[in-house]
Amino acid sequence: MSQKATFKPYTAPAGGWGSAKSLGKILSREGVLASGALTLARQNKVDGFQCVSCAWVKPAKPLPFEFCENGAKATAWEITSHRCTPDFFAAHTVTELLDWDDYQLEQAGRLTHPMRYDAMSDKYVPVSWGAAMAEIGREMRAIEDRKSAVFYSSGRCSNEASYLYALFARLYGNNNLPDSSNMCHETTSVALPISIGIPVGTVSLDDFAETDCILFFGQNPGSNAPRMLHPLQVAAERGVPIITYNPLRERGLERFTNPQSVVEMVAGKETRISSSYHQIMAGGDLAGITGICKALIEIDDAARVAGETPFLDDRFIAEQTHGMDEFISWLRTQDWEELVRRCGLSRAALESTARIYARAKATIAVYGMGLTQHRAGVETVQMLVNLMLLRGNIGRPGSGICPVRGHSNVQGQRTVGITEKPELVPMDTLAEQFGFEPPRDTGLNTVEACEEILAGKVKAFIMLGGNFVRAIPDRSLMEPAWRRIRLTVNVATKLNRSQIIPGEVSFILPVIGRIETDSQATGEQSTSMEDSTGCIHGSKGVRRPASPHLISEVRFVAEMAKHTLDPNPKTPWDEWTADYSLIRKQIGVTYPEIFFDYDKRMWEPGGFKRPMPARERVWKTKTGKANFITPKGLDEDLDMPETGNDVLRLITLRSNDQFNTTVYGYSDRFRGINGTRDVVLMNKDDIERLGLKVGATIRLETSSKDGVYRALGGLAVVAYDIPAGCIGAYYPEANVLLPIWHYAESSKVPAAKSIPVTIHKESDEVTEPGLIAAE
Ligand SMILES: Nc1nc2c(c(=O)[nH]1)N[C@H]1C(S)=C(S)[C@@H](COP(=O)(O)OP(=O)(O)OC[C@H]3O[C@@H](n4cnc5c(=O)[nH]c(N)nc54)[C@H](O)[C@@H]3O)O[C@H]1N2
Ligand SMILES: Nc1nc2c(c(=O)[nH]1)N[C@H]1C(S)=C(S)[C@@H](COP(=O)(O)OP(=O)(O)OC[C@H]3O[C@@H](n4cnc5c(=O)[nH]c(N)nc54)[C@H](O)[C@@H]3O)O[C@H]1N2
Ligand SMILES: [Mo]
Repeated sequence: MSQKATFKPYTAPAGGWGSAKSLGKILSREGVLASGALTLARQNKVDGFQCVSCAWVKPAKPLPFEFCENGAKATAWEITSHRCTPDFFAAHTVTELLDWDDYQLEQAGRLTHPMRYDAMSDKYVPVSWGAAMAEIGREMRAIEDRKSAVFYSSGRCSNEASYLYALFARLYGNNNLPDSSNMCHETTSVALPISIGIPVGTVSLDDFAETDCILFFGQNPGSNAPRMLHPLQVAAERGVPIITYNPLRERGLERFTNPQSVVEMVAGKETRISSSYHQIMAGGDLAGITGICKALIEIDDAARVAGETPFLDDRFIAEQTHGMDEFISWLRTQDWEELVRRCGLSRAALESTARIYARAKATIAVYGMGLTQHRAGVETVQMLVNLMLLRGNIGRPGSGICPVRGHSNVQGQRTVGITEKPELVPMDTLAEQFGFEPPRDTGLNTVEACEEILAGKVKAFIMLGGNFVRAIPDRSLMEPAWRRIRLTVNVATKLNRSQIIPGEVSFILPVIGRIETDSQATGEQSTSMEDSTGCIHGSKGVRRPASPHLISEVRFVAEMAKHTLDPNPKTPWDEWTADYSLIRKQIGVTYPEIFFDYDKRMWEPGGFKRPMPARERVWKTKTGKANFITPKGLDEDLDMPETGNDVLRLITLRSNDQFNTTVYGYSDRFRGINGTRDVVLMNKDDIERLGLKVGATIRLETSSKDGVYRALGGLAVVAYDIPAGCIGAYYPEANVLLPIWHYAESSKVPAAKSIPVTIHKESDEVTEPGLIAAE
């Protein structure tokens, strides 16, 4: 898609009129201007549906319009009037569609009919649901090694569908249940249980009202969790320091105007969000947070010498934690020069954060992909917990650790059993509940599934949502390998790249979305999901489904199970499909401590909260205490050469106009980049040093020694406020540069925020003059 590419640094706050304008545009483009506005009024309400965009908290007392610009875009995207019908597929071969970009593919509209790939004509052709499910069942039963089928899910589908899907995989015979969180917050799910005994954050919405300091690492609320700007605004107005660490100056973290407040909009009132902003090097957080811890210890030492009140919470540390002595000795041996070099910030900057933190009574630490998608992601998250533990900031009102989750139900899916790790699931309970012997060996996560696909060992790949092929690393290797899979099943709402790389037998199976009504034999059904703070909410669709041929995700799983598995009186798939409350009953049997009285409690305003032992200072860790974790070292990235400044760190970015691989448009408003996604954001000094020109095109090549050539060309240079040595380009286009082995150790989350790359000039001609920003 080519529009005029422009770069004009954005001067307005996040939210505000820009946000209101953008919303009007998107509703009219999707052809739902009037009805869309009505639908939005039911978003995140007790009697309505849970937003399909991010996982941020849905408050008990919602605003009159509890949605944001990007939540509204996600809604408009789902309720669009555009349709991708059998006529569309008849008009285009799959090979032809390979040239379409992500935006064009999804703009075709909602999928309306089940389709099967026909290799002869190279087209998808209509198939009946009955024939599709029967063939899938036959293919699944024909697979000899039950470990060679994979069941992926993207974190959008409900607890009810997810629970059945995980149960189906285990009845089938494996734990191959990778999901989108394997590319996302799996780092959190590995790091936090070791540190504090739970896999999720400890913070509630109420804590934001009580905190007096917020540390913000590598998360971009302005685009990715905009409703979060409301509690941040309230905190900032109370004078709470918000200290941000991010290589880019993200507008949502700088200034905000509440688009829902008439007074603020008319008066042009804006709130500064961050009180200080530190442009840390990509991957520099392990060193940076270590520096803050070290500075805190030094301030504490000085206070003790002077006979003043110490800054460490001695009592908490002595009674509640383990590993402090080792951690402190390690901190004392760390060299300031080295820490400063690795994070790219001054010692004074780290000390100033430590001083503010030392005086705050209650602190919240927020983080996102800027910490989790790095080689040392797990150690970095644990270092942030160390910092919190030093002053007893877990399990106290107004404090805690706050990972901001991605997909709207990614956390809930994990809670109800979608995981490759058998130790996280009560297998004995499942065995008794459903009368079978569940597989006890570890299944494949996302990276391992990719490795097995590359090795030609995967025979069937089922996708319950998502766009796997586009979201994963190493596209140039994965796409050809993907075609060799015997069976690929895309359960989806829109056309995407994964569907047009067919396996030998391939289906596109369209389902109803969460905003739509779900009618089954006993009447309209509701579903439920868990937000970022561990609250579980009911959700009820409000729109007529996009096509009469759609089925629900629950029904899809049930049909696949009936056609694949031997009958079992303990798994009444049809009864479950007819009445989802029966599924919730089963969830309550498997996880009684979380899901008792599920059917009733999910309608409580604000949802019901799952138990969070760490919040009560009950530590479900091996030591029975909260653990200080001393890292092996500070090498944040094994794949990054220590010397040679030709290798730059590539951060793959989300624009303000996309939801993961779904590209809504070409306006990254807050970053001022419009009309194109084919850009690379670079520091001025790097542009000069490498002899490049703004607006001219370059090619990125991955720096690696594995003999694979990975390159992305045709990117225009933008001079951007980003630390020297770091560059930015958009995800998913840049995924071709990300090697499959470049992942966070122990969580295997692809290290998408620091890919070692070199830059190569393709032309000296300035083809995109609009990218030269006026000084
Ligand atoms: N509208 C919209 N909403 C979304 C999504 C979307 O695509 N669009 N995606 C959803 C999903 S699945 C997820 S996981 C979340 C993602 O939401 P975020 O966690 O915000 O993810 P990103 O935008 O990828 O990156 C976050 C920030 O990390 C910064 N960063 C990069 N490298 C580093 C680093 O080394 N250190 C530090 N401190 N910061 C760094 C980047 O500049 C960026 O501001 O949002 C969810 N919500
Ligand atoms: N380089 C790089 N790579 C990344 C990231 C990064 O920051 N950088 N981020 C990673 C992260 S955090 C994530 S979560 C993954 C995302 O990976 P995925 O979750 O796999 O990808 P999405 O783009 O969210 O999936 C979009 C598709 O989901 C389908 N869909 C939408 N709604 C529904 C529904 O209700 N039901 C069903 N069945 N299908 C639906 C639509 O067909 C749509 O095309 O990507 C990861 N990849
Ligand atoms: Mo994510």
